[in-house]
Amino acid sequence: MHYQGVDKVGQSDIEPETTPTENTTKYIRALGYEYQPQPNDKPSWIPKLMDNEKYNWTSSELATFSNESRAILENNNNTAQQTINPDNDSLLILTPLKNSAKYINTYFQLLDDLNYPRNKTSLAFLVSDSTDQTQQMLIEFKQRYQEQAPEELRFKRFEIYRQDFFYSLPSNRRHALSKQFERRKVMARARNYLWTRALEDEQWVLWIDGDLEYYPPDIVHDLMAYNKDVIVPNCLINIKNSQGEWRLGVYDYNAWQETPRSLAHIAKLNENVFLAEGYSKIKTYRKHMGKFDKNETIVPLDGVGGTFTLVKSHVHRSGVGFPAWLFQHEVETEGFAKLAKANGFGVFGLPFYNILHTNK
Ligand SMILES: Nc1nc2c(ncn2[C@@H]2O[C@H](COP(=O)(O)OP(=O)(O)OP(=O)(O)O)[C@@H](O)[C@H]2O)c(=O)[nH]1
Ligand SMILES: [Mg+2]
Repeated sequence: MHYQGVDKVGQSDIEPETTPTENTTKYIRALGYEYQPQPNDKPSWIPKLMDNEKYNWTSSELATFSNESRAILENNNNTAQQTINPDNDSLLILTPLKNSAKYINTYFQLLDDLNYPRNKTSLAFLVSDSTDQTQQMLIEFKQRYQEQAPEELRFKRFEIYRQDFFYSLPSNRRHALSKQFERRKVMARARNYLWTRALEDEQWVLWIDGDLEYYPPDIVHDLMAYNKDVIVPNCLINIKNSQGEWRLGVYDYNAWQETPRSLAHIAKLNENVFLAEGYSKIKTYRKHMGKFDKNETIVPLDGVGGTFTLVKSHVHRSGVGFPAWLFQHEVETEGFAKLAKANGFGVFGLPFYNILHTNK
């Protein structure tokens, strides 16, 4: 077995899940008005940037970033089916949040710029186990973007739910390999609690992580035009290389395609093996979305991440959620992709269409 961490994760290294007390998990609380907002219209606790460096994008750099994707999109218009008029549909944007206060301003700025019709867009958030101001800030943003906004700017719905899983992990340990299986299982549960609670009659579900730095305002139309069951853009990150220069690199290693070699490798694995991506210790032999030629405008995928994932609601309604158990060696979003494919749905990625994850 190549992945030495597997036995650890599957057996001895797992800390027992805390058993939640009955009265805190009996239901997901829809949050109400217990929080009193500040009188000024900006949150007074906009978090200070942490010590590590953050790249400050200028608007012209972001426009260039976005135009590069758009140029390829427009050159390849025939690839997108353009069979639907997305604005006739309705969209539910789902975002799980944990200790996300420092990202929430950017989250809402990006949402504000999104040009999908507001009255066809609903928002739902699930907050878990947060020790910062995430929940209070969300409530304040709800007041600003919904209750105090002019009617034509309001979203169709704006729901905030709270469900704790009593799982904590120091943020500097959250990418430790030995923690991925349990961390991703909790995230799977959070996503399932959210979509099963929030989905009403919308045709599309869009999963957006709370910590994105940028996505283009047209992205919802652009992705919907492909008319796929599940579709993801390519999520990048701006980081400093060893020479101290800022460089764009792949962030979302969860978007990948199986290869003959990866399938042969999987065939030899014990069924209890969890295959985490993006760890040099683990050889998976898959083709990550970042490795596709940018001229390949759309590629079938076998794994996706959740940073920005557009799903036709019928996929979820058919019972396809985020496995919090191993399904074909995966959990959470990659497990979702595998489960979707096993149920006959199509899962795709756009290697040329870039969005940005925060580098903080
Ligand atoms: N409700 C809820 N949301 C969570 C939980 N864990 C993570 N999230 C949120 O899920 C989304 C994805 O989690 P991230 O921690 O960003 O995962 P990641 O992108 O793989 O890793 P980093 O961004 O590098 O930490 C974010 O919006 C998080 O705030 C959880 O236990 N409950
Ligand atoms: Mg993230």
